[in-house]
Amino acid sequence: DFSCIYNKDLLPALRGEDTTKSFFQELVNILLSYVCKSFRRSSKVLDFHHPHQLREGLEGFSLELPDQPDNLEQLLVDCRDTLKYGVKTGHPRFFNQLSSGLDVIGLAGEWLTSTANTNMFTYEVSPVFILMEEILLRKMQEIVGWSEEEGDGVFCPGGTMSNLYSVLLARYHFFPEVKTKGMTALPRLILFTSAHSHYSVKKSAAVLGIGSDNVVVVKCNDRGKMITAELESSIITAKDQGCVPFYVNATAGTTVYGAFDPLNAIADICESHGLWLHVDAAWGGGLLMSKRHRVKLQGIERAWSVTWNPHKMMGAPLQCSAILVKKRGLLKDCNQMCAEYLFQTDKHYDTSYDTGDKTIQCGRHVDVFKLWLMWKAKGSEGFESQVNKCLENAEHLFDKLKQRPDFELVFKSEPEHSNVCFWYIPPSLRNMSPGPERNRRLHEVAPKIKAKMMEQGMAMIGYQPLGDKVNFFRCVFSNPATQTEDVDYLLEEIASLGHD
Ligand code: ABU
Repeated sequence: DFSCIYNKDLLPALRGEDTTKSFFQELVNILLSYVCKSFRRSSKVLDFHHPHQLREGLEGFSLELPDQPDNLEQLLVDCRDTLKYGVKTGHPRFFNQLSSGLDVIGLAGEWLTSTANTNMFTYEVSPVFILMEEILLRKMQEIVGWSEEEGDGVFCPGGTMSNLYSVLLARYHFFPEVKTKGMTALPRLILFTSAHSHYSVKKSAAVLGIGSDNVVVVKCNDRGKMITAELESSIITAKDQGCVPFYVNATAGTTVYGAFDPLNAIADICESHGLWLHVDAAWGGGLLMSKRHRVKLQGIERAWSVTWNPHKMMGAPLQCSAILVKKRGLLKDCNQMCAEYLFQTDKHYDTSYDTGDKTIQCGRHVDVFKLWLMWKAKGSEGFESQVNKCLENAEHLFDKLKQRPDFELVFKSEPEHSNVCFWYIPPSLRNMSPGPERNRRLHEVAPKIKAKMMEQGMAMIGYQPLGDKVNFFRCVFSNPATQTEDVDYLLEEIASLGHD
């Protein structure tokens, strides 16, 4: 019973050691019970409440902040409630996001990281983690296919930041004066990305002062792959207009369709026009671990930079995202500010390990340890089977959907990644002829089913419109706990909730 015990009784309080241990043991029990529940199919994925309900306080769970301290018993109840009203993203029936699953070793790594509570900017405060980052980045560069003389990189907070780095570095590579003189010293720059690529490319252009209007959106084919002839003609048009093309983003695993752009053909175009090629493999990078699937990223070794998020397909706990850069030294040249209070040059160790100055952050979270520990626990082969299994689930779903008259696939070809996109067709729409009225009604189906599904809480899946396609479901697999029985369950759940 912790009802008479307060924060002031824990370490660093004198004789606070035993109380601290007991408090932590109780907390670990709460976390372990949550971990076990996350894998149990009989438990809910979520216990949904609307924001105003949570805000008002449920069953004594108040989010309001007190002036007087709460006792530790109350804090433990708060911890339980926080997990209770959250979403179990590790549940085998959570299909909502590209990052899902609850890797036990990864979680252990994250706990250790929080306990160490240090900062990635200098070797002096993170000696082990800095070396682990170097080793992991080297491993990932090797898997991408770069030689030993090539390659640099950094772990950063998510794929959007990784993509931002790529635009920043490309611009600095061609126009180093931008670092001191700013955009006024530069001509009108243009970058290219596909219609199905991630919105972070446009966001990067906006953040970096290039302007989102200067991002040319290249058309895709029906499968969501960039049409390379369109890319080439867009580059020529931009040059004819007096603009300066400098960067192309190719996507390996688009967010919605899971499509892979033709990397070699895009690399040829970039080479002939002297443009920086970035490959956004935030989602698709995990397939590099699989001998069976890595062929889909053929040509990635020709990229000048690569985004790869192990927190997606490799199941590392959030966040774990790398920007890999082919040209060594560029990150440092582009970002270094030489703050003397932190990056002293007269330290007694090799200060090239003070990697913080090559990043755009100062303080930086340790994202590497959990991935390092997972790699030790599984080996590269473990990741390979994990990835293969997720893609097998996608193949299973695709086969099931082909056989069912109550569902319709968004694209008929086999999934390349673990994304499977489909509509549920309620009985009232099954005999309707295609056209605007059917589209209008079909557009409303997925949101209604998802709302019911969230209220019931037994599964979770995402939906979106895309281009001329009205709202459809996107199922993605990145959780190795998901089995084919969960895939079958999902379809039955959608059909029963959607039946009008
Ligand atoms: N690019 C962030 C991930 C988006 C998703 O989970 O659908």
